[in-house]
Amino acid sequence: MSLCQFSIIDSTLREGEQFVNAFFSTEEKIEIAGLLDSFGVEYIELTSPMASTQSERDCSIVANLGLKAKTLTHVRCHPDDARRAVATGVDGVDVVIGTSSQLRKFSHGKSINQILDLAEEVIPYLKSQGVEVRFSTEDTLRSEPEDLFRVYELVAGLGVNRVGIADTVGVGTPVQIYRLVKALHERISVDIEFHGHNDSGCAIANAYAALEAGATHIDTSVLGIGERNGITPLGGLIARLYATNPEYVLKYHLSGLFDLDNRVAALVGVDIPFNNYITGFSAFTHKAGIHAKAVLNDPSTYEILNPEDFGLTRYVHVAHRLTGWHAVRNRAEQLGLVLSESQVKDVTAQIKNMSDSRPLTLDEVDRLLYEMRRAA
Ligand code: HCA
Ligand code: CU
Repeated sequence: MSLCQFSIIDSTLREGEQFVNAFFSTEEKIEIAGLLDSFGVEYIELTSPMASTQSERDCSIVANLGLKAKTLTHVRCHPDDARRAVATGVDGVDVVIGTSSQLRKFSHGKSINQILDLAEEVIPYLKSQGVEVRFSTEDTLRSEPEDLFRVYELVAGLGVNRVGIADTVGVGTPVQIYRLVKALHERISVDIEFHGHNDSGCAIANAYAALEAGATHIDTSVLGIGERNGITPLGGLIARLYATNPEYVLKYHLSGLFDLDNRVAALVGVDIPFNNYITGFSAFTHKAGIHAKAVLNDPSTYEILNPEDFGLTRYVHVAHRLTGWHAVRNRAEQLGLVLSESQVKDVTAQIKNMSDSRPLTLDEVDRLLYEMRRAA
């Protein structure tokens, strides 16, 4: 059951570096790796040493930090890349090659037979070096199933630790991913990794479907940063799994998400989206009076995620015309004001009245409550 036993491969320092705004200095990479390690992701994937001289140095530096997380780097299926990857000292090498007709024609220009030949050269070498080996087919979703299975069966026979399914263009749906992982799971007995882009908004659902079908490893990045609009966000995957069963994610230091999201957002010059999973500013804010009343009685009425488990707090928004007297009473209590039910209802009516024509601030609500207390 992979939902109970899965690993996160966080690729903020590889896929995330492919986000348009991303530039991480060596110190920043070390800082991000440290935050990810404290959070408890099992793997950290790093940019290929072939990308640039500094990328190669940084890969070695992060690989040699002595983190709990295993380090990986990500290379094309080529002997030179494989040698440089091993030399960095990473624990594992993620090998990738495009198998769709689009990529075979317009990217590397190789046939499936040539891909198989390369795999037969690269994989035994990597295995001989004692590193973990993953082999992934880029653009899996637009590749021919027969081609995929030929490649996966060959690499499984060569002894890879994992095979990877990559929804490179974010075209897959949860049902498609589920079926593909299931079919693969039935054919080969090696671990299965899923890497999904979010172009059509399915990256979290697809990752979850992959796990349901037997995948063992999921690629994420902090805030989902990556090429175009990115991949499965770490926080979003955590939220999805927690919503099914909090025990699935108790192995992670959940309150580390806030710092991770905030730090990476600052480093790449973006705000955390208001509707972000867990760390978006309104993720635990309740507004309508009916919701507020129920949440104040028992938060599980309108919350599947308990903010306290993430080191965060819920907020009940009071200063608006949808408010209710239970929420207003709760605000009075927070201010240490003892008011009767009819006084609270009176203030509630005033709030509704005032906020019918313009937005109110919490300060104004507080003033009304203090005035009511004084008048009493
Ligand atoms: C890339 C492509 C990749 C690889 C994924 C993988 C993708 O940018 O190199 O190695 O599984 O989305 O296909 O990120
Ligand atoms: Cu990708």
